Order: sequence, then C-alpha cells, then structure tokens
Amino acid sequence: MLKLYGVPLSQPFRSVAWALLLKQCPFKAVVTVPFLADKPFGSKHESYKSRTKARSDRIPMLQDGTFYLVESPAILCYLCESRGWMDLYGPPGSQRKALIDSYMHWHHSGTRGIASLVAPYLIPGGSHGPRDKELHRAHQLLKQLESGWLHPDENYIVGNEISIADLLCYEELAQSSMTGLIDLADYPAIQSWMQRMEQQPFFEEVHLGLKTLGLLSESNDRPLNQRLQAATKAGLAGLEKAQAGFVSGGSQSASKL
Ligand SMILES: N[C@@H](CCC(=O)N[C@@H](CS)C(=O)NCC(=O)O)C(=O)O
Repeated sequence: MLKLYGVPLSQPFRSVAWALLLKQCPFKAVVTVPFLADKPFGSKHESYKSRTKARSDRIPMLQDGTFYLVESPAILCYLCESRGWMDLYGPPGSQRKALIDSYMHWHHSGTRGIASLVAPYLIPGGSHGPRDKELHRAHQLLKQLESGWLHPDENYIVGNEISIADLLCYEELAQSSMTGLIDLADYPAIQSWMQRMEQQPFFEEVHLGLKTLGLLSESNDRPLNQRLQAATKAGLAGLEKAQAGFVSGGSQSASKL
C-alpha cells in the first residue's frame, strides 16, 4: 500500500491525499510533523530523512514500495502518470497537461505564498501578530488568480474538469480562508470556483482537520498546541473514514470521477 508522510494540516499533504481519495486509491497516512526534528516518533527524525536521501526534509513524501518522492506537484504527476489518472492531469503532449504544468510551476512562487499568513501559527514559537506585508502580498496573488488563472469561461483552472492544479491551489486558499486569516469577499471568481471544489467527493473528510482547528483569527481559550493535536487527530480520522468504503486492492484501478 502507498504511504503518505505528513500531517492533515499541511496544504500540500491534503492535495495529494484528496487526489488519492478521489481515485479511491488506498494509502496509509504516516504522521510526520514538520518543524519537530528532535522528536523520535511521528516527526522528521533520522529515519524519515534517510528515506528522502537528503533531497528534501519537507512533507509530504510519498512512499511507493522502495521508491520515495517529495514535492507535492511531482507526487501528483507521478501518481497520475503511473496510475493512468489522465483525467486529473492530461495525456503527454496535450495542451491540457501543458496548462496544468504551467499553473504548477507558478504555484510555488504564486498561490503558495499565501501560506505565509498561516505558517506562524503552525511553527512552534511563531509570532501571531498582524502581518500587513504578508496580507498585501496575499491579495496581490489572489488578484492574479481571480483575473488570470481562473478563466471566466472555464469551471476549473484548466477547462471544465478538475485537475491536480485545482487540488494544489484549493488547499492553499482553504488554509487561510477556513482559519479566518483572509477574506475572499472581493474575489467572486475564486469564491465560485471554491464552491465547485467543495462539491467534490471527500471534501468533508479531507478538511476535517482544518475544520476542527477552527478560526486562528480569533482568540481561543484552548492552547494552540492542544488545538493542533486535536485537529491532526480529526484529520487522520477523516482520511481513514473516507477509505473505509474502498474496495480492497483497488489502488491500480483508476476510478473515474
Ligand atoms: N514545495 C513543497 C512544499 C512542502 C512544504 O513546504 N512543506 C512544509 C509543510 S506544509 C514543511 O515540510 N515545512 C517544514 C520545513 O520546511 O522544514 C511541496 O509542494 O510539497
């Protein structure tokens, strides 16, 4: 069975997990907590790092047999190509695939930048004060999504079918909007597209962790580390619940959406 290392509160981890669920491809989520390098279990300890062969110590990481892969877009491309999930990507040489690739190259320096609003809450010792510079940058990026990547004639980032580009993009926006750190009221195209994403199978299960975490924009009596732990637990339960109905051994059979 495939293994996916990471935590459900990580945006790129959720993108990959959602793709696996959409395709009813069984996987085991292996809790690997970023920023906890000194913890021997369930964190980025030496055994995790040795598996990445020092290419990167970030999560998510996919394990497929003895093969290990980091970087969520590369993981998603690998899964689509190795399992024949061409509806989520696009046949080699196709313009659909080229446009999805185009978004994914932009994603790292684009939408991913919005994560800087949430990161301080998830990093031990991070400061939670106003983040005007990050907010300004986030709105610049949102404008590029609103009037650029989200084409008015298309339901998704590329065409009228969901792709791995949408999964990557959605998770970055969900991280900030579901925690109340950004207001999307001025972005109608983004809002409509997000609503379409929220109609996709397994939306609830994939976002149980984020929903359990709740608003970061408001004060909360519960210590943040307790909330993060509860959210991680709920997120993992969501992924298990989603897989409970899978037919065993269905990893290679690409179910169509
Ligand atoms: N470009 C990578 C980004 C991965 C990433 O930033 N992961 C974060 C958690 S969401 C992480 O591992 N941070 C810990 C660190 O940088 O040490 C991807 O798309 O997979």
